[in-house]
Amino acid sequence: MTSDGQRPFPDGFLWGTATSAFQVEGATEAGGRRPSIWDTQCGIEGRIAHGDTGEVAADHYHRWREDVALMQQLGLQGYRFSIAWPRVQPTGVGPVNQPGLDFYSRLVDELLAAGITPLVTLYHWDLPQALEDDGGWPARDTSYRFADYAAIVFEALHDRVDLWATLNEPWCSAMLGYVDATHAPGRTETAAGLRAIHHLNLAHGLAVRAMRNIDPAPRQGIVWNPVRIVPLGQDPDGTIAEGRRRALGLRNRVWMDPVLRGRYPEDVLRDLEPYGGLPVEAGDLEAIAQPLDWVGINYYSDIRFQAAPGSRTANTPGLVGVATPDPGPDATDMGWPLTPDGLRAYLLDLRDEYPDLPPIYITENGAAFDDPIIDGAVHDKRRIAYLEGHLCALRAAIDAGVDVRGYFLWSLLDNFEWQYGYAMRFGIVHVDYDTLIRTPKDSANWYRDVIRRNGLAAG
Ligand code: IFM
Repeated sequence: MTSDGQRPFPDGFLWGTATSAFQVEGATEAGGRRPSIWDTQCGIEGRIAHGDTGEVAADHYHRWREDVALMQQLGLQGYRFSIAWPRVQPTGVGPVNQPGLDFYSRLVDELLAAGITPLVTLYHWDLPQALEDDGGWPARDTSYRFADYAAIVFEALHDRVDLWATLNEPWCSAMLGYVDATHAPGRTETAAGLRAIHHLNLAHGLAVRAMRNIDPAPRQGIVWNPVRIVPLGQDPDGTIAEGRRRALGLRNRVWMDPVLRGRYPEDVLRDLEPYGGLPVEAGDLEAIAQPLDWVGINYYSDIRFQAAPGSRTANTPGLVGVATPDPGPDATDMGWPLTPDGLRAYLLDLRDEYPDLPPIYITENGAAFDDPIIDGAVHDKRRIAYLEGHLCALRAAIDAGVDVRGYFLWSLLDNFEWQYGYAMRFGIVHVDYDTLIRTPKDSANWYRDVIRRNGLAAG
């Protein structure tokens, strides 16, 4: 506690924002870039709300200098962005496409000149379409292609970038992409989704190994989106408890256990066996379990489970008899309930489950609320309340001893929210999609003050 009653975050805590390539860059045909699975998805009628595409997005590919200047004005200390694989290696194999790599090299230089620490995510869902045509993540070869791509990017940027994440939210890539088809490539093949799980884990391990062979100094990590599931109501026959075990197995443990413990959980392997199982080969688990320097946790809200006889959950094989209740009006535009203290509770659970966990960064947290521009301002009170609640919870987790080193707010800019297109606005900076003019919302100014005082205001 300082003399004015404030409770600062730890010294050196890194305050930033996050984006991803396909969501903000646009310019999908510039500089030799070739299509990714998301370009293809956008071209299929009915897959994206309002027929939106990534062709322009927030036009960050052309406005990156302006965006870095904006970040500097907001006092941001860190910026998490992703590299578009199809810019760097347009078909996912073969030699580097230099203009694509140069774009990111210039961005890194500009960030460093502005005093902003870059955190590079190598894969935020934009698989080159050519690799999907060869089988995508269900094909083992994709893991090796990813390691080659990671080495190319790392070779170019490791002298200036210290924080690296291999994958963003691999659960989404596997289960939403190959099982329930809400994400690209839009397949509904459960067995393929399970193969994708293992190949994403393998890709991560092979990439970390390849990068460390080039230079062991930069800090290697991965970004997961685990959930905390809160059971609601009576559970006389244990359906909710069993559903929760199954869901946590597929959402959290099948990703974390192989990376952090070098093995898949036995109960999860048993759950998945009837659907085709995981294609683990000799030596894979050793490759996956590379020691990490940090892990990234994306947290938006808890999930609630209540009994719902007869219901099936599309993206989780075997998850039957439970459903998530309607959150009512107390939710973000995504329909996600407001559960800020869940962040504290989840981080404590995580620490208990994996006591040897490396330091954590919160790599995403934020809320979609659509507030209008009025006289050049956006009064996004609900976003500020959301962020304040979550930062309070984060502070409590740190007080309880959880080692969290930084926080990246999702997102810097309003952007392309996947199947929802531009309908969901997560930015602390408003983007006018006709003029591409950026307008910092009230939350941006609020966040600038949080960063300046290294914490929330007293009271
Ligand atoms: O926009 C996404 C991001 O790409 C991955 N994490 C969740 C965000 C909000 O849905």
